[in-house]
Amino acid sequence: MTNEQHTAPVEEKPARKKIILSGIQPTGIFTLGNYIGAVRNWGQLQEDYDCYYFVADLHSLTIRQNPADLRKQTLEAFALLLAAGIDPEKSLVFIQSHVHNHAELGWILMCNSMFGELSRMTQFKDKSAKHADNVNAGLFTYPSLMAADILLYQADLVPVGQDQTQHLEFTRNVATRFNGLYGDVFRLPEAYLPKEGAKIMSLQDPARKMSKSDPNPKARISILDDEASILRKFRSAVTDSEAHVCYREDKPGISNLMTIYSVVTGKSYEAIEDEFDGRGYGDFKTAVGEAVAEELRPIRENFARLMADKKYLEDVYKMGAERAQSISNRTLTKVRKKVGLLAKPF
Ligand code: ATP
Ligand code: LTN
Repeated sequence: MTNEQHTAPVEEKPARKKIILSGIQPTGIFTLGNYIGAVRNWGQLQEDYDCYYFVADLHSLTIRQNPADLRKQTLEAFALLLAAGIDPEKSLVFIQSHVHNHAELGWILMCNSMFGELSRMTQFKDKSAKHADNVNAGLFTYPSLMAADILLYQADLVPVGQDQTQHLEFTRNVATRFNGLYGDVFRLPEAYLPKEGAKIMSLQDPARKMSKSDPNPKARISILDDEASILRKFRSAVTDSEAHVCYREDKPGISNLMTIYSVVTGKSYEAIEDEFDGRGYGDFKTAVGEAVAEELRPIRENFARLMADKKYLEDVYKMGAERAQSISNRTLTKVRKKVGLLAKPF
């Protein structure tokens, strides 16, 4: 054998692209918090990862919904994902309930989720306090269905805002327990948090997160708000009375606006502090409003165009559901076999 043959490069298998997966509930038009904390990043990840994104309509049934509104909001949420930059040619986009594997694996994982660990979920505690007249079993087992969403696709990374990290930890625990009992079936996913803006706060109460279901529209920027309302809402955002633009823990209102401004302009906190040194909050709030309006304008325009073409939306979600069903069948078939369900006769 010659030396040359020894050192000839071994043909390398191309590295597997990591799988990214995330979902959003169709509980209303997305807020600037959803956008900065989640959806904006989803679009940016498409180039480097295999991305799966879906509208979590089953999850939204944990809160009482008006059926006609839910149907409308589900289609809108789907259109919003596309409008905000998710390209169905690059990513798999679908609607959760169109892929029945989610509900099926959800049930199996519920049977592997412990009452105690579900009871510790802060989202369950918050939502059951907020909807005390409807503390249903789905609200309680919500994280098991979320674990199914993630584990079905063997996701590596799950880009979410900070409020979802506990559910990710839960998912890893259930997956580890299941793998321990039945052998390695699930890949353990990790949360993927944005460097900045993982928690955008309410404009009216900077101690609370901005939420699409906040009854006060002044507390949130909807990503479809027009420029005039965006400017108005930022002008009336609750801040302190110091009139000095700087990022500090004891100035949650101004710090929140700085995070928003920093994310949409790409400027650092120091650069923003310099830019507004000696100028009042009025100027700063207007600048934040203008920058946000500029960022959101194309989304509003894309959304209007997409909603005018229902046939296109239907084609895209149909194609998405078919592919998602076929990909997730692989994991579900394995799971069914592992837990001892008799193979399906069809
Ligand atoms: P709801 O008000 O109906 O509970 P929500 O606004 O909290 O809804 P979700 O559908 O629960 O929105 O969340 C979608 C994604 O947006 C999740 O990844 C979540 O972490 C993220 N997210 C939600 N609110 C914020 C926020 N204020 N800041 C950053 N990220 C957020
Ligand atoms: N629980 C999430 C929505 C959601 C999700 C998921 C996110 C449902 N299934 C799977 C990531 C992965 C929320 O309320 N934001």
